[in-house]
Amino acid sequence: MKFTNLLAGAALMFASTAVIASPMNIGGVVWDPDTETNLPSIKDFAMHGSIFETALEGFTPGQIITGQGKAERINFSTNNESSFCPGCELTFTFSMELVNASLTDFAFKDLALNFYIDTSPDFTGSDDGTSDDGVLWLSLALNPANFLTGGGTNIGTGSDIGTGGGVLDVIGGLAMGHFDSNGELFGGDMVLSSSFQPLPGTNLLSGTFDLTGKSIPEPASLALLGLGLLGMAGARRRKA
Ligand SMILES: [Ca+2]
Ligand SMILES: [Ca+2]
Ligand SMILES: [Ca+2]
Repeated sequence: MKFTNLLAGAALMFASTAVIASPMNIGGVVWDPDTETNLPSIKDFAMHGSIFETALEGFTPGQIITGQGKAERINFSTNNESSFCPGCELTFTFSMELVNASLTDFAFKDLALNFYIDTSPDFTGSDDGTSDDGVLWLSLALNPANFLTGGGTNIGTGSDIGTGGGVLDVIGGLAMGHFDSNGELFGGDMVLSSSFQPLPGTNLLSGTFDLTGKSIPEPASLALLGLGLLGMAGARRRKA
């Protein structure tokens, strides 16, 4: 086989991996973008899980809320951890700073949300090192055009019940290139929503979260590299 043919073959392989959608395996987290049918067609990634967080104490701006949790579903309606994270766990930690709040609403800034994958599944729900061990899988921050906002009842009292959310940008981690779609409001990448209520017997709040976005099978740079190789192969062939 001629070198030019080999080159063309390699370029075709690159080009095809760039367009074949599923399933994806990014650092051990596996999902099939084609299985998500409940979302608008522009989205094909839906994560759902548990969240535990500290509660506001009154409405004084500058308070830092921290929390942690675990992904329990990806593109599925019930817990499918054993499918999307076989032999591993995908957990997260977050922090954010209060801008303002009342009994019925709130706004936070400087949200930092980091997902970690590790192969010793032992998440306890607490801030004890089981939520941020392993490899940084995805790092997110609030899109600068918005705050994390929401509302409910008894906000700031310790008996807080409510929901909140915002548009996020991916800013780091193993999977960053696979979610950097700029396809959400404000040119953001993913949408976060969450619920919270008192966790009995503690001074914490607990709830669930949903994180949605668009999967990108290969980072744009790899797809471009594939196209570049195709072009080179074509040019060599014409020359020959
Ligand atoms: Ca662990
Ligand atoms: Ca862990
Ligand atoms: Ca982006």
